Amino acid sequence: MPQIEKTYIMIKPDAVRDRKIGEIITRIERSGLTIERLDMAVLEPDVVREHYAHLADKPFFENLVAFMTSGPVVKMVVSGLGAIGKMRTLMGATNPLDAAPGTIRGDFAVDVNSNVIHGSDGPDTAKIEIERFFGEA
Ligand code: DAT
Ligand code: MG
Repeated sequence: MPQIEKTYIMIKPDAVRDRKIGEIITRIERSGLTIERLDMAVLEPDVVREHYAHLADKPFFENLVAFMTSGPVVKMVVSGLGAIGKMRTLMGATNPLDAAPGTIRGDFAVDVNSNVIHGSDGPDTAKIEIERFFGEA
């Protein structure tokens, strides 16, 4: 049975630069999910390294850190029934080349190096990421 969940969402620097914040938030709200918390920040490299620690051995890791610190991001806590999976569906595949039309990445991203949006991939990472980027609830 679907549960009320919270997920950590981040609009990445490319989408902020391209003035897509409004269109992305519109899609999230239109889907019935609720924006519970919202803030903008330029991330420190260390918090990005921690956030993407599962990719630390990849050749693109330092490019990813540079991209994610290249300008402000929009940090959000999004809640609702099945919010974690629902956001992953709205976002589309990691690589925009594989992301279906109608998804956020399918419509707004062209390249895996700058793919517009982050969303937690499960309940455990959601809790850790909300604490990482917003501190204790
Ligand atoms: P997701 O963001 O869909 O959860 P992930 O956690 O595997 O995917 O990767 C995190 C980010 O790292 C991803 O949004 C973009 C970047 N990334 C992943 N695979 C990549 C690749 N092959 N080349 C360049 N960047 C990549
Ligand atoms: Mg991920």
